[in-house]
Amino acid sequence: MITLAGFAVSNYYNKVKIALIEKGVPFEEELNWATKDEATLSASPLGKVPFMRVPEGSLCESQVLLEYIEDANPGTTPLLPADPYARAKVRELVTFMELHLELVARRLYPQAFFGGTVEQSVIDATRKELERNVAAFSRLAKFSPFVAGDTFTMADCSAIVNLPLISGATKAVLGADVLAATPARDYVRQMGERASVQKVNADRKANLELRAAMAAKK
Ligand SMILES: N[C@@H](CCC(=O)N[C@@H](CS)C(=O)NCC(=O)O)C(=O)O
Repeated sequence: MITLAGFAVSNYYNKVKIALIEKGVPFEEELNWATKDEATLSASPLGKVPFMRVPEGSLCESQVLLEYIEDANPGTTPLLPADPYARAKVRELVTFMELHLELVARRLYPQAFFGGTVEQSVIDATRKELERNVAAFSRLAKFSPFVAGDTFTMADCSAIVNLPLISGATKAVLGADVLAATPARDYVRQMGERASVQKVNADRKANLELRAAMAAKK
């Protein structure tokens, strides 16, 4: 049995959870707030979530988890096409969204979501970089109706959790959604009809409430 560790507000945790649900692979969840205790660091050396406990040991980095889940569960719904080039195109899109969109937009999260402030020079540089990177993303993304084409893939597991965050953060800090000119909004709404996404969204809400209740007790 797979144990998925992390918390349900985390985009990368939810990326893996969507993949497990879509594939029908059984798993249990272990709540971990990205703590830096020895037990966490021994599974995820930076103390980041998600990480997974599998029969052979532990694994971290969400894309590695998705690849393991895919390799270890032949016969389940594939989240990669069969053709090597088509597989590479799906992975290209995942890398692109996470490295050039989400990681860049992440610089805005302290101000967008956590009541902090981000230096104006960082905001300006992030805006410029995101504008260029979104234009590039638009050349790769298909949204027809799935982000990599006509089939649900790993790229959707990433897009479903990352695109709304990028929109939300840029709307809050830059005053405009950098993805406004792309089909991202309609796509995310459409993906929200999937049972996997509804489950993850309900669990995210419950986890947010739990966090608020814990903060109120402090
Ligand atoms: N590249 C990592 C990113 C994971 C990540 O950034 N996780 C965040 C939560 S969304 C985290 O653990 N943050 C706490 C920290 O960095 O200490 C992955 O794909 O798993």
